[in-house]
Amino acid sequence: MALERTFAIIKPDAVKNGHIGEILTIIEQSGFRILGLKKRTLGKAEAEAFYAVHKDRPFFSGLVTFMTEGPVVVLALEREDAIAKWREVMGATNPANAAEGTIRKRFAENIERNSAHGSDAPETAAVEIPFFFSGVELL
Ligand code: FUP
Repeated sequence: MALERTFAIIKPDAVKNGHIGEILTIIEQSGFRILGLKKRTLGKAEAEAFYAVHKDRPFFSGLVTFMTEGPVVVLALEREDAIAKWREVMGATNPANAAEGTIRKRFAENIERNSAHGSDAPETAAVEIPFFFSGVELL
């Protein structure tokens, strides 16, 4: 299977609760290469643009408020089957449904404050990675 890239976010709840280090360790121990990594606070327009696909959903404004409440860590990750593997390591969107040992089961508070993001398809990763990283940053 070919190497694949995915985009990940350590969300404001996990950063605030001091879980950056643990989550980066999980990422590395799960066989991902960290190609790009930045800690930053998203602006409202950035969060709205990033989650534009959800703009008509009832949770959109709460999601944008949450994602801008404090710093996040954005990551470009690489490994074989990276997109599916990262979603497996994160666990289900709602931590109540997430498998034991997954990031969301371990760290997430609820479906909105759910600790991590991961691209859901190659087409999504192809948009999300360049949203935060330029080509030269991932060499
Ligand atoms: P995921 O791909 O697992 O991040 O899940 P979705 O793309 O379905 O949702 C994106 C984000 O919207 C979730 F991470 C959290 C938020 N969300 C809610 O706040 N409430 C919901 O009912 C569904 C999603």
